[in-house]
Amino acid sequence: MTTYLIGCASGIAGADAHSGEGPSVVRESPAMLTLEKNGKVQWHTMLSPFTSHKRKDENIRLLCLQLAKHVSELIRGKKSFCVVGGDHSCAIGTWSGVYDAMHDKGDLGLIWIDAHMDSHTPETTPSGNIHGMPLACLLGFGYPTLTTVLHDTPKIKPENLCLIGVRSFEEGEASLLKRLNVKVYMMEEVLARGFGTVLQEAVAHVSKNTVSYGVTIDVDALDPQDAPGVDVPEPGGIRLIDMIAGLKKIVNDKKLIGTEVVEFDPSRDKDRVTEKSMTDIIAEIVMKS
Ligand SMILES: [Mn+2]
Repeated sequence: MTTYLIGCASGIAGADAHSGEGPSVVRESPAMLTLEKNGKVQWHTMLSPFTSHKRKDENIRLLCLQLAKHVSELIRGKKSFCVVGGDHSCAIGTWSGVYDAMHDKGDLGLIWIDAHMDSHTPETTPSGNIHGMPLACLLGFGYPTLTTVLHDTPKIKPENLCLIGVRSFEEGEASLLKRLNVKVYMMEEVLARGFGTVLQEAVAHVSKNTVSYGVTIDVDALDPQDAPGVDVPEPGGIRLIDMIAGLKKIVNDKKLIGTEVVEFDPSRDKDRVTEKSMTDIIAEIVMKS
């Protein structure tokens, strides 16, 4: 089975736009070229950022609209997809696209693997960077330009969402998730119980009341030893070997509709360690039967 890859080569919502170069570095990586040659992956498209608007959220909306349409089209064609970012604002497009294709069948679940909560609104963000806001947008909070991509409605219900690996956050975003009663597995709990165990529990949680679920992976969830090439590294993260072992157990789940891997910044990589982590993760995702 072939997995269709969509590159979202934009870093304009990040602290550093260099994450926009991640997808093309991944695409040219020897491990990816092998997967492509073996027919395990096929690049569906590589999207570039828009710059025509003065407002950043308007430009990000245009890109997310495009991405959402591609994702929806692949799902309607019964194809499996993996979005390769770019900064994490692409998640607004990816999961809005899944919503578009699936909402008449039922609700969507989402597992958000990340060192951060990405749940700021324009009112709570200290940095103003939109890559810190995509999860709030999917829940229906934030810039109206970004909460209404393809459909003017929240894309994910709080009870169908899980975060895994959080170890750095601000009060404003934490209180939003708390108020919504979202399940958050802090990194402390992941270390104590093991990533695989927590992931299995998260799958059960997001599958309970949904027709399907997705997984979005910010590589900054990994420990900086395995992923130094990110804009906002946070020590004490998930080790690559544990991430791969955990994913191995869920990639053949029929309810897993698609995946996303984001925030690789090649300009900060050391000895291509992060590039290898990205391609190892993607290889595991696409190695399904
Ligand atoms: Mn993120």
